Amino acid sequence: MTALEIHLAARPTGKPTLDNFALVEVAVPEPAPGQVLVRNHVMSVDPYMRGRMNDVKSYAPPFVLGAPLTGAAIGEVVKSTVDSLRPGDFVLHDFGWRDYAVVDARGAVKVDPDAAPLGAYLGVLGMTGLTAYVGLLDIAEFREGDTVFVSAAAGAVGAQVGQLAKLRGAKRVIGSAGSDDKVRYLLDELGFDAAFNYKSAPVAEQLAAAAPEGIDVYFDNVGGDHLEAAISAMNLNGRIAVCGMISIYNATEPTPAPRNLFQFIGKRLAMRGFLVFDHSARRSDFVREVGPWVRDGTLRYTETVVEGLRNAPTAFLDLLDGANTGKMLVTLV
Ligand code: NAP
Ligand code: FER
Repeated sequence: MTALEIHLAARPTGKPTLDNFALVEVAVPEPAPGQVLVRNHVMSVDPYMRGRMNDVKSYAPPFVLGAPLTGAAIGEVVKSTVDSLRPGDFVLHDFGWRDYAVVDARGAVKVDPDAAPLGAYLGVLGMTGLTAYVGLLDIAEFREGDTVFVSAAAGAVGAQVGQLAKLRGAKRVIGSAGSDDKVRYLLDELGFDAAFNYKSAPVAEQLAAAAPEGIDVYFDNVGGDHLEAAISAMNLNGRIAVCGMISIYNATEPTPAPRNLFQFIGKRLAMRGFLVFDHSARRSDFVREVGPWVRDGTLRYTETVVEGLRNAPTAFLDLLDGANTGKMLVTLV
């Protein structure tokens, strides 16, 4: 029996292309003692994967040239060498980008396919959901009555940040996104108080108009102009959670700093970066609070689903280009 994998064929310079990936046919692997064989059903493509395509040291080692990429996926156990996981169980693990994965039982987390759709464990109740929760509540120290600005607001993390802020009693929630359709989605479907298309006019102008009384929290997914505009719009004691800087992930030269950092002094601002992987202790609080809102539809979520492993590279490139609304997923079965 053979299976397909997506390998890193070449490291990109600047914007990645399909030539950076290769579709490779392999024999279905056998699980060693302590491992299970998983048939993947759905996998995640995430912006952080762009960083791992580079040969640079980071919190995680770079993807290996000529080897399959990795990333979160959910699949069905089809062969097991351990008692704790049996064929028919569904597990979350980090060996996406392939039809069949051999996974150490210790690296596989059982999920209940009847409690939520599989994709939810990768998005709204998974990594991106926890990122929104921790970033807003713990890193930005959101408080009731705050005005919150979030960028990439129609994406997986951003859409959840905005809604969580509203549900937790924000005074005003403002989002930016890259199309008029996404802006309408934020206003009409997700209940944002204001939203703008960052491609239609300078961010600083549009943010100032959307936040006449300033902002208290900026949840940064984008960096660049967005960050500079947010600093200028910040109120006294404002907080910035640095979650991502997608506007510079394809940069080949050092990018300019915000030119208004001086404002940190007089406004007593704080800015803090974080990695969701350091915050698994908050997962149970997150699921307890957000799970019921997801289940009863109070917190809405959208997924952009691409079918077929062979289309995973396109899904990833499209994610970087903003083709997704909500969480970008690839289904394999
Ligand atoms: P996402 O927002 O669902 O998708 C990425 C979005 O970024 C695209 O849909 C696109 O939307 C936007 N974008 C692309 N290029 C842009 C640019 N030059 N300027 C402004 N927006 C741009 O992805 P996600 O998974 O939810 O991740 C969102 C951010 O969180 C990313 O920066 C990611 O790296 C970060 N993140 C961090 C952690 C952590 O632990 N710190 C964990 C997860 C995610 P538009 O159409 O609006 O341009
Ligand atoms: C991300 C962007 C960057 C992310 C992690 C990083 C988990 C880490 C960067 C680094 O270690 O240099 O979206 O998500």
